[in-house]
Amino acid sequence: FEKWGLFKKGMDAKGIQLSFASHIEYSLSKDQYTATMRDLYQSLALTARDRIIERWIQTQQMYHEHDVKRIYYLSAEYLMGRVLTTNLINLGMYDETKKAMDELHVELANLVEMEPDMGLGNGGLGRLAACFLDSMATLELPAHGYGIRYEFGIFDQVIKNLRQTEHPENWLKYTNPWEIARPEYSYTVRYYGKVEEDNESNTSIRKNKWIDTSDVLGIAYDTPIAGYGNNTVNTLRLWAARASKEFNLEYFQHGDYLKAVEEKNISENISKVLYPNDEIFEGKELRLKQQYFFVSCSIQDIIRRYLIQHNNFDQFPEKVVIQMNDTHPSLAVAELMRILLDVHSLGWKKAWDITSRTCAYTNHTLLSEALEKWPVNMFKNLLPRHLQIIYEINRRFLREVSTICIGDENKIRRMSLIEEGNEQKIRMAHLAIVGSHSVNGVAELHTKLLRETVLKDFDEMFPGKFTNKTNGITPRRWLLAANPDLSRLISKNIGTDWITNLNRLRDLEPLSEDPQFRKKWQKVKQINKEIFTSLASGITGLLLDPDSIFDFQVKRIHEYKRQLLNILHVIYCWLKIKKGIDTNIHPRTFIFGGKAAPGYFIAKLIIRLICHTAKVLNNDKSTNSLLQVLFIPNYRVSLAERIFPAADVSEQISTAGYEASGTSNMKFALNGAMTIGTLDGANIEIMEEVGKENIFIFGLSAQEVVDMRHSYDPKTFYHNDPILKKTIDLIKDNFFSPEDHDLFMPLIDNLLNQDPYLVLADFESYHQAQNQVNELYQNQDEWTRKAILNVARIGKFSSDRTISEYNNDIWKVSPLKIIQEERLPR
Ligand code: DL6
Repeated sequence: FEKWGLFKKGMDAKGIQLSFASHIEYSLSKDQYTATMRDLYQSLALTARDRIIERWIQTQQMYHEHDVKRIYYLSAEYLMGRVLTTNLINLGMYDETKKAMDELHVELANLVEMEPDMGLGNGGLGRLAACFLDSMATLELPAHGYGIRYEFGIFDQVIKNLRQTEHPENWLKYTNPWEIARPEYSYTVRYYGKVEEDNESNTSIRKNKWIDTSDVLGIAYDTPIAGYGNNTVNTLRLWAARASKEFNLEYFQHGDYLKAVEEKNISENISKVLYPNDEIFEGKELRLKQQYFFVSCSIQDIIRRYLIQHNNFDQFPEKVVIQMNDTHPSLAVAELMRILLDVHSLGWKKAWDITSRTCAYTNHTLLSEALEKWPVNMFKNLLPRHLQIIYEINRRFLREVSTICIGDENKIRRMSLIEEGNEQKIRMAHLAIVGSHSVNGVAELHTKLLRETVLKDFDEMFPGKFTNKTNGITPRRWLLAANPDLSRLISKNIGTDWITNLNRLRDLEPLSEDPQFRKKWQKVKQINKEIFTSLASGITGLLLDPDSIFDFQVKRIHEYKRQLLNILHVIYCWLKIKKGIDTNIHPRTFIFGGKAAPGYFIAKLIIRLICHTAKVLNNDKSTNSLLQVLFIPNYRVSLAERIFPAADVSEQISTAGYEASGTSNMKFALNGAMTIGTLDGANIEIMEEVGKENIFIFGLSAQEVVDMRHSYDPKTFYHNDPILKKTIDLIKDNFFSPEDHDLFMPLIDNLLNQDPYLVLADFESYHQAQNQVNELYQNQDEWTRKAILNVARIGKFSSDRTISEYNNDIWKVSPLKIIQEERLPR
């Protein structure tokens, strides 16, 4: 302990080599003959981890000593991807590590490839949480992420016979070098049972006893989150479920061994798998168990930490802020109330004041099918005490509502936490709103629509509670790490301040006029396209033309995101080329990527349509030098890191009013792709930043979408454009699926009879915008000038800005600089 508090591990190549060799020998028990590439990766990860740990301990000690206010970010999803490269970069040891490995004749890039993606999320929401962790640490904010340590994160997508198949991804198959198990922080989580009234209690709601429960243990696994260019290391604490009893001894003693371990398996299933549904609520009991599991462990842990330095709850909201990432953790409101009432014997009023001043809620979607509403009966069975508490919250809340809008029964029904009907349900968003002091949307339009439509009643009742916090992305991962050549070019010309102050990219603006700079910019893009070409051919066998326009739509497959509009348009262009109508076409490669929820039939059918179309078009020798289509399988964070740098065009074409924000739109623009997009989500703010003339906007606005619905007949569009009609007829007449008759009929029926996402209404306008893309690309100087301006003006979309806004408006936490300090152990 002599030098406790000082960072002892060398950050130079020599020190790195020493640790690396030592881990191969002492941590993995391998030598130069037996060490595999995976062992080398593990040793390097442990080498980096040692250096992180020194700073981690220091950070946590200083947080304790300063009794700081802490941000607790509760999220059911964290889509972290790989972390080796970003950890090396954030610690400032990437270059020395590269040198160290080069000297040992080890290719660093190959080690990076050994790391499995930490895919504990579905899409935008989980990736946002990961970007936020990076920004909180970089901004030196005392923050803790809490979530679930799923054994199986998002499934691996394999395209087989032109369709999606799902395969479990066991990311923990080999030990995870980044995490540290903390069995000493384990909590009991209770389910089922019954509630016994405590008659001695005289609070307005009795302090009740929840008894005869089935219990599960939550064990903490900690992953360090290192900030960029500082010594801050925050914690992502993920909970794994363990049985509270290894065996049911009764069964065991009667010789039924399997039955004896059955209960153990049931308990441990809780953290087994991430539900792969993106924005579709599936009311499964196991999912509710998962939500309560991580919420309960987290709240118990937060209270334990608070009580180390406080002996009452008076200061709780001054020391703790709980940010709920969507409604998945909204049980936090009821759980915090339960513990304050039943365990710490606070009165209702005091407990409610503490809870609502501590909690804050972020909404991520307007889609009604995503809203979480749990059947009251399921709650009554699984969480009987929480149901009582929610009823009491509702009783008091509705009393307040009825004093404001006397006699407006409809309003009371609309605002209630309980939805009436055949089956009573608990509206989790209402619980989150009522139990929070802040509610936010994730882009200007999204927040406006929330306030004007689905949450209008609440906005009227709680003026000032609803604010906007436009999403952002971390520039460390999405430019510095993902696109090293572009980063170097930028830094060489304007310095490196942009890494932590993305608005500094504005300094690139004058360079957009410099032909020399534009040439260098084009060269970087070309190299990135070539890298992607070789990756894609390795994965799919298809050889792409890196001189063609690389046009990407990568995101979860969802009807509202309108991959269907894109593929219909591809076929439309192909027909035009074949008919000799369009002659001035620059070669283009349309690349799709994204997973469909396994039970989402239409989304999976859209993938099939893309793959079937690709097969026909790519084999058409008369057109395939001009047009190719690729569905790149298994879109995930590590693949995304190769895609954004290689993109010329970014497709952001959701029906206006449906995409809450989008974040891939920001990543593409940050890497110099031009956006073709609707007036939806953050596209609008991107347009405001980069300028209307530097983005291709098309289609109906959110208001026009609403207005059009009343009288919409998709068939008019079908009949009015003969090539569009031909496009749809080809699909209908099995041209792309000769061996599988009527395969795509569900898509066509839906399109011609309902077209709920107004694909046909926006088609013409989309085509016009695509023509402009085609034309502009042929003027490479002008294209590059605009691409540079996109990068120069994208600074607003750094997650550092988003997090600063959360902190200034909601969290109000003071940053703390972590310094090296020799100290004695406590
Ligand atoms: O806020 C992050 C991300 C947005 O960028 C997307 O536009 C939005 O669709 C997504 N929402 C969800 C909702 N999940 N649930 N519930 O993933 O959030």
